[in-house]
Amino acid sequence: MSYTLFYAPGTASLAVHWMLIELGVPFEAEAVDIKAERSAAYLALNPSGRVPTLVVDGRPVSESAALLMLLAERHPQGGFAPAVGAPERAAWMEAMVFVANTLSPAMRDWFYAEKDGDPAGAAAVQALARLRIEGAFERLDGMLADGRPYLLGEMVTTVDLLATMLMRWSRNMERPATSWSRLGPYVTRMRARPGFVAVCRREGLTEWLNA
Ligand SMILES: N[C@@H](CCC(=O)N[C@@H](CS)C(=O)NCC(=O)O)C(=O)O
Repeated sequence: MSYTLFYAPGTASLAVHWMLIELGVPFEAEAVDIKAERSAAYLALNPSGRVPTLVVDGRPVSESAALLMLLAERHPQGGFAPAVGAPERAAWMEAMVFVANTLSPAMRDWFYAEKDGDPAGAAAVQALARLRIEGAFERLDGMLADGRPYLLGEMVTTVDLLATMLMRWSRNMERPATSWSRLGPYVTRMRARPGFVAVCRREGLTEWLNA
């Protein structure tokens, strides 16, 4: 199995980078400057020009949520997803799709309202994005209401890696994820993972670490 991750520090590639580290599988990492024009070679791998792209055994695959699910399937010993047919599998699918379908696009709208759409309408796009982000944090906080340590229970899954990456992006927002009563301690638990510390070190990220 071979993996080459095209990433930019702190972006949507972080969860994939983190999972590769947690799995302990060999991989190459190539930084992409997302502020610069993308090379023709990169656009051939990912025509959207976005990160992440993971080249899996020579084939490029994009979309962070899909990549996490793919890695969970290819490395079941990592335990990042309930097995096919396990009763917990439905909740895992539901949560992955919820985070990828609701929180992630709202984050894109928040950060890229001016670039992706008409700059004149950016404030309205951001206002709706903020409602959606905070609504998603409310729902994720509610998932922890029974005292479970991680979003799906006792086991850390791809949902936790994806959600934590997205929560990190809220650190400078008016209501960061850490201001929710259960998400705050949850984030502290996720940030304590050696894999999180390692990915931050490799990407040169110094903000949003446990003290
Ligand atoms: N849904 C995609 C979103 C990818 C995405 O928007 N990546 C951003 C970084 S967080 C990017 O590449 N931005 C550069 C650009 O849009 O030009 C995923 O989760 O992989």
